Amino acid sequence: MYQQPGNYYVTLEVQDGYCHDNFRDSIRLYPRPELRHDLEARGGCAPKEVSFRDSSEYAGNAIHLWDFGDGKTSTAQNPSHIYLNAGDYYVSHTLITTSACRDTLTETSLTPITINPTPISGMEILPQETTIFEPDFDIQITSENYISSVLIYPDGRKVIDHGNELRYSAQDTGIQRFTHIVSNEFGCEDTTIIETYVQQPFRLFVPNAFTPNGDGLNDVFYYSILGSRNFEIRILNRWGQMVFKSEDPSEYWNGRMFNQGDILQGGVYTYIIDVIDKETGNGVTKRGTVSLIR
Ligand SMILES: [Ca+2]
Repeated sequence: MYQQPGNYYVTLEVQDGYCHDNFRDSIRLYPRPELRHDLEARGGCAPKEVSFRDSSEYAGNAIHLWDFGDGKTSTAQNPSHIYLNAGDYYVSHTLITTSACRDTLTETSLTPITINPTPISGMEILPQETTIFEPDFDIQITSENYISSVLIYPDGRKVIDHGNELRYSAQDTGIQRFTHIVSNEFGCEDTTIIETYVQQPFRLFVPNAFTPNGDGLNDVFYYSILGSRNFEIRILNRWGQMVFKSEDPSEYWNGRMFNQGDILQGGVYTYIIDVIDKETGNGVTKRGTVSLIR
């Protein structure tokens, strides 16, 4: 009897009086297959992906059969399975060795994989797009099967366990991101993110006079411009000579030659403002006159 796996040599000696011969051959003894795997209970929130790893010991070829307990199976050695629905699932692993020591071994988990239900988060926000002049958004919550909720507004403010109808007034232009998170008694969460948009329409306000006398009132040629880029202003005197030029929309003409030296003489000056409307991408030129009053 061979007790240990390994290679053993056998010799057969044949003798019949005239002939004598030796046959020498070897036999190989394989270890018995041993089924090993990790079937420990694991769980989570549906849908949940669970990985299984085979660490069985056997020689030669084998077939694996995993039954995930939810009607789905796999013949991969180390499968991953996504449990879509809540429930308790008992997993079984079968190892069928097809060469060397042929054997079929199977084991079913004693404790189940518990998949908990996940709430469904949902909301609708209208309008999808608006302007900063009408910055209100109406939020309708459509979430289901949750016990607590958080709504995070675009400005970072959080509202916990809110009602189903809310309103938000955007303070700023650009993308507005709303995040709604719901959770249930199992700690399972679902999140909805919706982005809306607040436009800054092109707006240009230009006064027709200013008084650069240092009294603190209208001392600069102050214009207000919104929703634009690539700003440039040029100011010409009545002879067509340039007296001010800037590409900075927050730099204002103070009535001096290129904002230096003495205040220029009173009178009517021509301004030309060139910008690109941020929303449409179109170039806009605004030409007009401003009175410098000393
Ligand atoms: Ca003034």
